[in-house]
Amino acid sequence: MPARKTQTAILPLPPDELRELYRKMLTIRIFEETVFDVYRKGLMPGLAHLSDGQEATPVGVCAALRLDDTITSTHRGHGHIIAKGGQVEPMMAEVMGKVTGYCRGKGGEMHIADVSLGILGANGIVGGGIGIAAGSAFTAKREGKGRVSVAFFGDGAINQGILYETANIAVLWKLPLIYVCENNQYTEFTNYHKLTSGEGLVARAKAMGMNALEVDGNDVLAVYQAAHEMVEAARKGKGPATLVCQTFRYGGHHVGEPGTAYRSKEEITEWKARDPIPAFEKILLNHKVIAPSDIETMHDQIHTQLQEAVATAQEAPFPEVKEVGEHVYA
Ligand SMILES: Cc1ncc(C[n+]2csc(CCOP(=O)(O)OP(=O)(O)O)c2C)c(N)n1
Ligand SMILES: [Mg+2]
Repeated sequence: MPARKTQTAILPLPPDELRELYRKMLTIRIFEETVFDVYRKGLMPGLAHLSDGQEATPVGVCAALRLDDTITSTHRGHGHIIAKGGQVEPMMAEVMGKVTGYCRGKGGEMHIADVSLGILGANGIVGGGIGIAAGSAFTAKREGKGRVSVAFFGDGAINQGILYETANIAVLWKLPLIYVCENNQYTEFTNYHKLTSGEGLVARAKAMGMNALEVDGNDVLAVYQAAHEMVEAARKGKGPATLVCQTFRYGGHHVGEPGTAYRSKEEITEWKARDPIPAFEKILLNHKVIAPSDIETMHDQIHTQLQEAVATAQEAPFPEVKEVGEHVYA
């Protein structure tokens, strides 16, 4: 089935909101590049899972959400957090293990959360966010205020039991839950086709009785339009839906490996030619929503913001050993 693409004759959002989508995509890209730099300079503990190349999916989905809607994320969560309104300064401090981070430097890059923004947490367990999202959808349904819950997950979670266990009850109870699969073609080092039987997640979701669609996950407007339809239906009590976004990560599974041993040069080049940021830039320029000088200014501003975020985090202390047992909930 061909992935749905956007029709660009009429743009689906007002200019200021389109510029905001662009700014967020660019922020994610520059955030990820900065984290890679921070890693190479030895300024952070451990590894990081970057999402450069995948920016259009979280930004398109979150553009359909309200502040009081909730999301759950994955180990590759920086893009989801920025798209839902997360601030890069406490994010960078968390990556660097500093006390000024979102989780006082004790969560690390894989466990960033900000409940006030509806970000219920990145998650190191593949598929782990799905159960939390289902619980949040259940709460939203009981509250009756039209809130929805989004579960972001990768292609590696397609065969996790929790996906089907929650999907079954979500359909039966018409929970306002949107399953968003970011298919970046690889589960660590294994291609999607080697791991997934049958016709894939759209067919499986439909078989369970829910609306499901595949889109070009590098086309931010196509993602937004599909997500918007699903979210609005869920707000009206029509139940869950599944959105599969086809995309690609540029780097390795984590910053410690280059991602080239198990992916061909041709495959990487082909996907880079479909980079979501210049593609959206072209649409905005053609429609005169943005000027080339605006783009340059935005680049400079975001670069400066990120450099300052790193410098400030470097100055901040690590959490004290005596608080190691504090803020632990389970
Ligand atoms: C339950 C569980 N099994 C295995 C792992 C190890 N693991 C970490 S990331 C990952 C691959 C996930 O692939 P995918 O869901 O496609 O996300 P992507 O890394 O492509 O964003 C695996 C197997 C884990 N964290 N949790
Ligand atoms: Mg994957």
